[in-house]
Amino acid sequence: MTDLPIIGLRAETAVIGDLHLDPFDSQTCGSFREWTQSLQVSRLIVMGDLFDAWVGPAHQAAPGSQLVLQAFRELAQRDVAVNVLQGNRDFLLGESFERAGSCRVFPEGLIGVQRDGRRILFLHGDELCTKDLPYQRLRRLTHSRLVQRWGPRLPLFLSGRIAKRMRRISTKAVAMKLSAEKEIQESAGAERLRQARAHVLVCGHVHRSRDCELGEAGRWLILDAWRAGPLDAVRISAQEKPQLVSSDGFSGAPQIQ
Ligand SMILES: [Mn+2]
Repeated sequence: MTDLPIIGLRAETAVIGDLHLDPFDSQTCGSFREWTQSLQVSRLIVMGDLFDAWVGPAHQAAPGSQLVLQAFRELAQRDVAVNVLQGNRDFLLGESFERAGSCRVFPEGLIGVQRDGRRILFLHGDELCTKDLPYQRLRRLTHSRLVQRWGPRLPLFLSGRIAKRMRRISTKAVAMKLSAEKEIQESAGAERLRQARAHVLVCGHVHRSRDCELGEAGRWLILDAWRAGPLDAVRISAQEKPQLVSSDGFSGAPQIQ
């Protein structure tokens, strides 16, 4: 396990995930852009699966993606840092997206350090389904240096096939009640917290919010998918513990606590 990148969380941060935007759907992507325009924070972290599928240039040129990139550039102009984790659907998001969106992409998650030194671990969540061995084998492939480097440069028919396979697996996972075997594993979460020397683990991926303790290891926050549940965001500020909130609460005037 390589060390994860570390970023400083000094002021207010908004965390969302699992937007599953269709790169060709200008309406939904435009509505996301409107949401970002009223965002009053200094950092936005997207927990992965920003897009429902992503195979590189063909998706980046699509009209919806262009709106998302524009939204991220506008945030950068307002000094809002944008950090995007790869999900299991958009695992080929990379350098070209970073350049076009003035943002940073994190393939394996990241560690945020609060002003008081406390560490928060951000993982998409699919890496914690450790008992689903066929999936983890596929994930090792999609996150391999070879696929990460050459995937976006592959002809569309090839990368499209990989994306389709990933989509099929995760659609099944969300649609069916997973067997305990295939679910996100608490023990894996606790282990990753210990490795990262963090006290809070934030995940997306499962689309059902959760705020619980991971035994002695710390606290575990899982977000609802964006706009698909009441707790589809996490607010992190310097003074308070991270909290599950509604993404609607970030717009306009600062919230009265
Ligand atoms: Mn996912």
